[in-house]
Amino acid sequence: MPELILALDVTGKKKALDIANACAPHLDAIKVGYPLVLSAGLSIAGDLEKAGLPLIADFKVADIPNTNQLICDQVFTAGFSGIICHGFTGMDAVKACVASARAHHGACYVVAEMSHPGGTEFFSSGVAERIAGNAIIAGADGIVAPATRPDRVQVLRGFVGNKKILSPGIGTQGGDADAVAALVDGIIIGRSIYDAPDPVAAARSYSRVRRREKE
Ligand code: NUP
Repeated sequence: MPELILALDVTGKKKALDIANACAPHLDAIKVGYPLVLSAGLSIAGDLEKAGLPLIADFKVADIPNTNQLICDQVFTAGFSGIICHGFTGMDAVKACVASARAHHGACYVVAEMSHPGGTEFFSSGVAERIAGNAIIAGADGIVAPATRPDRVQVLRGFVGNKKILSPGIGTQGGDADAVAALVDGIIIGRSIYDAPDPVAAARSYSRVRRREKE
């Protein structure tokens, strides 16, 4: 049963909190990235506590192991329970993120292949498969794989077994929730919810997909 993860890429604390709190009953987690943290500060994690949902920091951490660990420690200390990092930096760099996640009882997800059109430029040709495999060897909790390419999600599933696949690209980017719901553990949706005339109704509209059992 895939979880619905709201990508809260709005700028400004009030707007973020209004949307998060209103949509919370229809969500399983909230993903926060640079747009919100750079506009509202890292303390937004504490501000979002009222929504009562796990918070995933999408910072696509991509540095040397020591810096990765320092970044992740800050993220988890701020109140996030998950971090998204890049995997092309190598096994040691991913392991540093995983170590920080473990130390804080949090989760670490590794981007295997990106959802936008340019996402195939460097991530394909076996690279995504290697990143996914490495992520699992490094002890990560799962990968991020593109809902815009369900066939690729299916291939990458073969490399991660029963670890989690979180999948962005639904709605505005052209991906179809129904096409990946049975393949993934979490669907990540941003603009189709927070830019909708009625974000609550938009979030609620995915409850059918949320309930669907993983095949
Ligand atoms: O490959 C990726 N594609 C992607 O869209 C990896 C991501 N982390 N994302 C993020 O998912 C992106 O940064 C945004 O926060 C969210 C998708 O948002 P939207 O296209 O549904 O608005």
